[in-house]
Amino acid sequence: MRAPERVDAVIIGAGFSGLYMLKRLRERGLEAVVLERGDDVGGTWYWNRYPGARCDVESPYYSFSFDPELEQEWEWTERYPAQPELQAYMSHVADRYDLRRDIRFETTVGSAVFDDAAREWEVTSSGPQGEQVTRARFCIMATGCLSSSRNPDIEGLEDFTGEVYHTGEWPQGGVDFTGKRVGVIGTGSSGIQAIPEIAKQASHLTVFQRTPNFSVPALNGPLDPEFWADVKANYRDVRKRARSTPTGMPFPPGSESALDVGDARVQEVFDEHWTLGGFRIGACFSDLGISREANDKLADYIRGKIDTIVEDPATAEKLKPRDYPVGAKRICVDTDYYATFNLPHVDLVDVRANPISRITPEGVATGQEEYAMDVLVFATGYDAMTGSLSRIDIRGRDGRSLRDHWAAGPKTYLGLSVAGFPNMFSVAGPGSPSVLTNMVTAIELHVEWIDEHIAYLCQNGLETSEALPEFEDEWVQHVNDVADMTLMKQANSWYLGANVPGKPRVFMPYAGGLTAYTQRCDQVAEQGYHGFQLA
Ligand code: N01
Repeated sequence: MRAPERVDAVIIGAGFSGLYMLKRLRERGLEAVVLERGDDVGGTWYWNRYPGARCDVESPYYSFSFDPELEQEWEWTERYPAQPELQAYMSHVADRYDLRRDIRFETTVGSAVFDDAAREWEVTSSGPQGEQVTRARFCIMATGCLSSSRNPDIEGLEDFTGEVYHTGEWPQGGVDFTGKRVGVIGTGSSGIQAIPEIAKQASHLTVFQRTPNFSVPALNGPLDPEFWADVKANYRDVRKRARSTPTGMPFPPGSESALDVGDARVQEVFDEHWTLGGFRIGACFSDLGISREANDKLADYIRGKIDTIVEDPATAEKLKPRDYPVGAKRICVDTDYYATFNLPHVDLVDVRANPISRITPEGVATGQEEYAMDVLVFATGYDAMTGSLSRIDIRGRDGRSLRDHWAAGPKTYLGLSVAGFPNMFSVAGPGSPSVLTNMVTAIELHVEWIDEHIAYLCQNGLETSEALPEFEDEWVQHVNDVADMTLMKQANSWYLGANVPGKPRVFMPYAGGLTAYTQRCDQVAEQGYHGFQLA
């Protein structure tokens, strides 16, 4: 083992969070390093390079706001950024601010242990040069919410003789599906984006669907030059507006109630948003997220659209979600998803009605039939929000493990700090708005808050900071109470951990919106970091 490396801060992950955190701490005069599993920057967008991978937030808004020069020099080409463009953007950011020299690539963190006596974190990782210990006063988890991909536990997978891929760990050089029989398991955002692209190459595509999703058209295309010029001319205002809405986007949710305005107006607003494209339709009335009656109107509207697109009525019926409200699972944003099922070489298999019994050497077997495949694609999602943390052996005061502390579900104060884990901060952690908002806006707010908090500690001669247990409990309760006021718990979603067998069913993100959340974080800071034990 090499001699321990000693720095002020160790940051785990080189996605949007890790890059910006490194930049801020360096400017603060701290010595920081980033440990990154991949061989390049990008985080979630580094791993998710499956065909069709594209962000569902529009390009001009899904970018850093911290440097007006960066905003002006970068040119987005499409309305929604595709994975290669996001990768190029983050690469540009890493180069522009000379961040790479402090990023250790291909480095997997195995453990992070707080040394009580030295009041330091000891982070052990393995990388190209073997095992490395990094000791640091601050440990920042920039590990991402959707970074721990999971293949379902289906019997026989190891016997399959064809190729197997997961959308969240896609090979760098891509996959050629030409002339192949392909099976895709999973119809969440990833599957819904990949399926139309895979169908363009495959000789036959079988989609195994357990739960249909509500999907709306992206209406992607080249970025409108007039719109882009206007955003660039008014970027400060655009950013200010983005930080003042619940979603972190520069447009407010609808203010009318879908129950008050009459059917004609409801139809008009839904039509407007359907032709606008994107998931703004999910918040086009004020009560879609809180009233099942209002939400049913949107659900009926989308089911009606499926009927108009999908030619075979039996297939259309299978594609219609029936048992949960729109938005309780993240609304998918697609390009030609439903129309793909009109192609003669694409089949939809309902594995809720006929569950997959096993993977065979040749393909996938349900109780009723066997489907021969050359390639299997798992679009089966993630151990979201907690998985990327729980796969690291994290130990706080007195050797207490984070896995034990979170055995009944994640517990944090503001999604930023955990009681008993001093000087460990998470960016977009469970209990923060993160995945329910524009991630880049949420990440920037967190990075800036953590940076300012660290500055406060340094300026005031304070060695450690951690959440007080009673404030952590109160915040967990508040996160739950807020989720209870919405329809968000009415689906078996990854927000609730329902997709991972045995994971506690706890609503993880904060559904109170970015505005209320930011006010709370600011208030905590203004009150001398109320709820934190500072020593
Ligand atoms: O994962 P998911 P994802 N047998 O968990 C199915 C973000 N994202 O990677 O619903 C059969 O949503 C599972 O079925 P069910 C976005 O926030 C954003 O698609 O559990 N099926 C489901 O259909 C998104 O929400 C973008 O019944 C099985 C699917 O696999 C999040 O990432 C793009 C199964 C998993 O869906 C995750 O999306 C991509 C089994 N044993 C992702 N196990 C954009 O920005 C699981 N499934 C556009």
